[in-house]
Amino acid sequence: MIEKIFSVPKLEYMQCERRSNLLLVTLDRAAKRNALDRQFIEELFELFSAVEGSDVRAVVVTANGDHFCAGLDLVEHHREDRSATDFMHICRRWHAAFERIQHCGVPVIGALKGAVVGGGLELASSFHIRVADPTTYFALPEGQRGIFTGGGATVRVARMVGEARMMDMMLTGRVYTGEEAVSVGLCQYLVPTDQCLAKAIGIAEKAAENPPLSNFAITSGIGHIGNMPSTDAFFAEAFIAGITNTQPASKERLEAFANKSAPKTLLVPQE
Ligand code: 1HE
Repeated sequence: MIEKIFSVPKLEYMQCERRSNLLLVTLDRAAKRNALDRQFIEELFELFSAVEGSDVRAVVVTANGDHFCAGLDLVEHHREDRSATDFMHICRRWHAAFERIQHCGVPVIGALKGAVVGGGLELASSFHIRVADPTTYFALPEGQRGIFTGGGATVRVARMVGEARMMDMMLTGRVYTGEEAVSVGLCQYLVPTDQCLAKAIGIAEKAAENPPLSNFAITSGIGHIGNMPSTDAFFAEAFIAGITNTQPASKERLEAFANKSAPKTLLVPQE
């Protein structure tokens, strides 16, 4: 399956590196602050389509340059003088690409820095865990640019921070950084600048130790179940648990627990 990852057509805007069962993806359009143009979105779609069903067990996404992602390529958007229909179809591609990321079946961990703004936050919100450093700042400058989110923020960011907070971000350009960003749910970890990537890799390595089916259930199931009315959600949860909690890997681990041979350190306090 490793070939599947590398059969992705050559990517211009991302570098990919296999590190054992992890895939390290580096956004590589630093000269444009990793702004997302049409091609970038197509490359994200291709790459994460290839991850699903491969032997990659977790993905870490980081970026070259000082900024994780400055969002929609505003210059391309302006230059193309797009019609409403054009942009609607562009948004559909963004949605498709970020759905591929969210539902690629394995944990995707972001190592963030600098600007994570507009569409950059939409991209980061499709990851399962976000690690920030003191340079990282989150914002939705759409209101000030006279535009609106189009890459899924109304769903993912609203879920992360709540509707009122998202509206405040969009109406006023409010920026979140540091511990405040952690406390409102924009990121889960805040680490010193030089430790962000290492922390994200550490999280990915840890998560990759879980049985793949459990990680698939966690990374896709929770999001899907969140879209359902509670009666359907309970049904789906029972169904997923029925399959996941009786898989061979689960039986082995539970047998180890029953035999008292399982490691005691499964539940680790946050460093
Ligand atoms: C860009 C973009 C971009 C930089 N599209 N080219 N996003 C924003 O509103 C954020 C726009 N960007 C910025 O505010 C700043 O670039 C940063 C604060 C992120 C970084 O500042 P700085 O001083 O390091 O860089 P810079 O000088 O502003 O930009 C360097 C180059 O990157 C420059 O190109 P150059 O050819 O003149 O060198 C910029 O034009 C280019 N660049 N950001 C295109 N975003 C699906 S809807 C989603 C809606 C949104 O995403 S709204 C948020 C848009």
